[in-house]
Amino acid sequence: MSNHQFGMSELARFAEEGYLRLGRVASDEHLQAMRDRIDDIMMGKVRYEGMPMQRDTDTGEYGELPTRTYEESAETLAYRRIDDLQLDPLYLGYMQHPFFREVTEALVGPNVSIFRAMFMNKPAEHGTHLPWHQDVGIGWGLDANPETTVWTALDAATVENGCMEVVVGSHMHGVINEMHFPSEADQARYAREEDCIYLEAEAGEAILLNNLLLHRSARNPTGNPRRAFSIAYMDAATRAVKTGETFPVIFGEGALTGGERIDGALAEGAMTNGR
Ligand SMILES: O=C(O)CCC(=O)C(=O)O
Repeated sequence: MSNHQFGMSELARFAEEGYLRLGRVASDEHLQAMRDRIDDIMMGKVRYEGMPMQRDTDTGEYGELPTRTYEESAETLAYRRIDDLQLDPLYLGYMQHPFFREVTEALVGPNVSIFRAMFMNKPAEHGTHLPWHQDVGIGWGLDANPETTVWTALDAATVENGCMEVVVGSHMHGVINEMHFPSEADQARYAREEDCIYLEAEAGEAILLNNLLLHRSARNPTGNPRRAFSIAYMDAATRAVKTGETFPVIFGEGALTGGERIDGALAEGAMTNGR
């Protein structure tokens, strides 16, 4: 049995603040395996046909980011973002962890797909500034807005290395800009300094985010990477407006198979830290 709990008080707190610390879900061994695997993917030692990869910028300017494309061979740890990690059995196993089943069942329902399963990196002495944004809106091209993201720190995330900053309670405002980034005026209105907190996280810590929560992150001037894994779960009935297609199913009918079950036991401390 799992030592995690996700019940009424957690739901109430998440509804109020728009984020919730879930604690450690991956064991030390699993976490290390995920770090090694993503480095292997970046270094071209493990490849998945068509996996979209985006290089980081040198300048840190969001506007200078290159498009996400499948790269044949680019042996570098200087990637900012890698999508479709459900293609990797280790990451799929993490996404299908029984605890996330419990959380998504409570928030989404029995049949759950993903809009995205992405690696988000601030490479050592690099990283790109990510401006305030919500992860919803017409720009996402979906017939319903997803609201449930699980963001996991693969390395400790700190103010120094570009951890996320969030505006507590900002999900209550609904969609601020249908095209992702709020205007300067809306930032002044909705991202008031007194409501912003830094979401520092221990390595392995998972944090639940409402997709409507305003968040941003800075660069990483330190000598070590700040790696993270972000999963946007949604109702499996959600379709892409343009194509009518549904998305990879993680839980419920037609769920992907082949995920590596890590182990029965879960890491100590999940859902017990109440910070
Ligand atoms: O990891 C970060 O700095 C930002 C992640 C993010 O924007 C997301 O998971 O939606």
